[in-house]
Amino acid sequence: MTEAFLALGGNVGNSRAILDRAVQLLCDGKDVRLTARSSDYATPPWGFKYQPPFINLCIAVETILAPRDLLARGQEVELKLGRDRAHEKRWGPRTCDIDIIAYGDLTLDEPGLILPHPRLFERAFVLLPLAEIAGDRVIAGQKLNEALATVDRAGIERLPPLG
Ligand code: A4P
Ligand code: MG
Repeated sequence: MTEAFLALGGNVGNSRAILDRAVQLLCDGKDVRLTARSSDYATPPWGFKYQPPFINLCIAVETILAPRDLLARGQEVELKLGRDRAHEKRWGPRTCDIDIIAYGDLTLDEPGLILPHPRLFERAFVLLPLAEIAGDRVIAGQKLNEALATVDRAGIERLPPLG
């Protein structure tokens, strides 16, 4: 079993419901077991500004899947929830995006899979939910709570649980 962290985000459709479903589909309790889940956050769009705000959250899992298989599982779930990569622009609107942030302490830089996620430390929309569930964890030599102090969290709102 390896501990992995995943970041989920979306801004098309009922994002809170879609991401909740994504967590259920990802974590079957067998190959992938959910061990922690952050709150949902409403976050201003990063990268490409002219689009609706996103909902973001992070999860911690224990998994027997190899990194590529975990990536494939995430992409299957994205597809099932209506993601349409062919018609997307980079950093543009999407129903459900699933990134692997870290897979144990593995460092990997291959076509199609880079670990830890290369833009982690630029993104308050990932660091904030991730620090909520694993603030003392060190990724790529940086403690998440300390990394969080270096990014701009303006406009990010932690949402209460859905009724
Ligand atoms: N890939 C490589 N490494 C990884 C990894 N560790 N995890 C490859 C997941 N995928 C990885 O993915 C492009 C390719 O990255 C995949 O085929 C996979 O093989 P993508 O999801 O189409 O990514 P992208 O949109 O081109 O780029 P990137 O940097 O992953 O951006 P995001 O995060 O997907 O961008 N603003 C807010 N507030 N919240 C958001 O969630 N999301 C985006 C989308 C833009 N702005 C946002 C948000
Ligand atoms: Mg992505």
